[in-house]
Amino acid sequence: MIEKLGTVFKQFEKEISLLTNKADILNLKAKYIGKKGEVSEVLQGLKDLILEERQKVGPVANEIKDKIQNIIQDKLNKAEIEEINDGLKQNRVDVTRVESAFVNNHEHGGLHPITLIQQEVENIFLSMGFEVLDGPHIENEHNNFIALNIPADHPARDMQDTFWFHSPSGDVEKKALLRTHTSCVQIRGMKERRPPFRFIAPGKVFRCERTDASHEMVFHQTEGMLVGENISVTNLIYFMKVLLSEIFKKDVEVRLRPGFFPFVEPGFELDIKCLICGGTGCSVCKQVGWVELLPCGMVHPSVLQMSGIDPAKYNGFAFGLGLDRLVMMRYGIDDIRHFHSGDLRFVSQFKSY
Ligand code: FA5
Repeated sequence: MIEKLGTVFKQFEKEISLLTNKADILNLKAKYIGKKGEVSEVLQGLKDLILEERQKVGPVANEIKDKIQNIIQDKLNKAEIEEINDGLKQNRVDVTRVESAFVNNHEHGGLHPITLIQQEVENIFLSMGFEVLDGPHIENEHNNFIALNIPADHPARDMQDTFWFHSPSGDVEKKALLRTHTSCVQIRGMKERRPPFRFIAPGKVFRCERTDASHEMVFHQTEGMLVGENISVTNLIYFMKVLLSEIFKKDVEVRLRPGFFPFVEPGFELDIKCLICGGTGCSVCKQVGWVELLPCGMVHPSVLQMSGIDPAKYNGFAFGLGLDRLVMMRYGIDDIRHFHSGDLRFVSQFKSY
């Protein structure tokens, strides 16, 4: 039996020396030390031998099994390194040649559709002389509410269910929250500028909302503000029309209706005829055929006053565009929750570099 084991091992050495491929090596492993392998069968047969023979054959069979095991592992490691080297050779990129950087077929990342539309909106307003401002996501109560004519007991706060931070101080400049709208950047912008000025402020906002097809807890707005002398509702409508015709590149039906926001007077809601259902009613427009997209109005004199601007001399307009819904209307997306789903099948449709 010991002789037989020696012959088996020699045969194994011959066969393994010819193999380089991982699958072949694994097949050979099964042939010799797999469950029904030649060496394994000797080991299983030990129980039928008399004690003396078992004591002789057993250690030899185990030693051969270990040797085979080690040789196979060694060979597998080498095959793996070969495989990696082959792959590197095939996908070799000559970084000294610019075009080489674009020839591989790896997946590329892209910008999120909301980022893309935000950039478009920024470019439209930049071309009309607006600045683009940024503001922090963590705001204080003063900028988010009080300076916008929404004191602590005002019912308008109920419309923006707020995530508050715990702050021991009662100081409204220190009481922190996740901003519920981008209107707080109006206050920051007004404090640092003297009229005339015009700016937009895009970004994320946060509300403790129950989500549905058109509501998210984290969504995006673009605030806009223009302050100067003798500004009228006509000016406001002009800028809103330019924005929508640039974004949709076609005539879209809109309607302006009165809307209440404590920081504008008069205030309006600009709705767009639902482009998902064409106005017949769906879950996005809540069966009414219109989607609230762009609330706006003439800046309330008290808001100007609170920010140190003389309302007797200056006036202006402001608007708060909902970016997520704008993207939904533009691309016919029927559920806002796709945006944060992380589903690559969804976002890859909008790839742009
Ligand atoms: C505001 O946030 C006001 N600050 C807008 C404003 C600015 C009015 C300047 C007047 C002057 P509202 O809560 O309606 O308003 O939100 C504005 C837009 O954000 C909505 O028209 C809608 O397009 C979008 N929006 C509101 N809530 C959600 C939500 N939960 N999910 C997705 N989009 C939302």
